[in-house]
Amino acid sequence: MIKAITTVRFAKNNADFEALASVFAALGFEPGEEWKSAKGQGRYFLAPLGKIEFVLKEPLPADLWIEVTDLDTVLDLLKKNKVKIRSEIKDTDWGSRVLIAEPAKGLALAFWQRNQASDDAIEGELNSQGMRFGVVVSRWNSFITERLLQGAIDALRRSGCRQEDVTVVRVPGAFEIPSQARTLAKTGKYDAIITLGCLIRGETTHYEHIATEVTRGIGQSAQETGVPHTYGVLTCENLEQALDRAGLKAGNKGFEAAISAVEMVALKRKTAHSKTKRPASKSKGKS
Ligand code: DLZ
Repeated sequence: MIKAITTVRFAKNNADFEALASVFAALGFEPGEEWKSAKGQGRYFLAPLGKIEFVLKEPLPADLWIEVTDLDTVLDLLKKNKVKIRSEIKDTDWGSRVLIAEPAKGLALAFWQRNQASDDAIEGELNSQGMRFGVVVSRWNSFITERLLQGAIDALRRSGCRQEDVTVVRVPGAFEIPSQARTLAKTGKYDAIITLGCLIRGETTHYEHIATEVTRGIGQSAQETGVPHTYGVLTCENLEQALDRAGLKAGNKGFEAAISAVEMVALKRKTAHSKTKRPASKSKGKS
């Protein structure tokens, strides 16, 4: 029955409106549609999860609360975008850390992070600042693979990676991906390798053999070099299926491969040299 909850905030003028939109875009909110009429204008942003909370008595320092997974990075991003910080990161008495920002006059946003994931699992953060990636993309079915590449670049850029930290290498077809992935991995210059390609059964002789070889080769390169490799090679029955996975109905597998690479690098950094079972918590607060 219920479809969505939208929280609307009025910007007092054009400058505030643009400032708010650019901060939300920089923080990685997915942009939604925009409307314009004689009476005004609206631009909306999507979050992975929406909640509405009613509070009794407790005075709140902000009326929009945004839960994040990496508060320190959010603070960096806000400062980089010259957003006024009303209150720096502080511990709360409810097991979290919170900061208050004011991107437009009179609009206070609270960003907060729980001190510890509820299941205690170790996870890699989706922050690619300072990471270097090699992207191997095949030219065969370039109509599809270039879309995968766009998705991958978008994921890297949105998660904080600099353009100069991404090297894109094009190879003729999917069959050539593993050897080039291994060449890049062996240079030691990259934290992870992202592989992108597209095999279509109806158009590919020995489809099964090529698909198996490509998958095996990429996995083997990852294991033998110790550099995380992610798999964005589509194996589809037909062009329609491929299009769906390259940005239409079924998302963009290039984006997914890139974001998985970011997660794997972060996870490797956390776990590779840790002697203790649990990662050191950044949190200073009670949990
Ligand atoms: C030859 C071939 C065929 C028939 N189909 C595809 C395909 O659907 N996707 C793809 O990435 N590459 C294809 N190739 C090319 C091979 O992967 C390889 O590049 C050539 O056989 C040269 O080694």
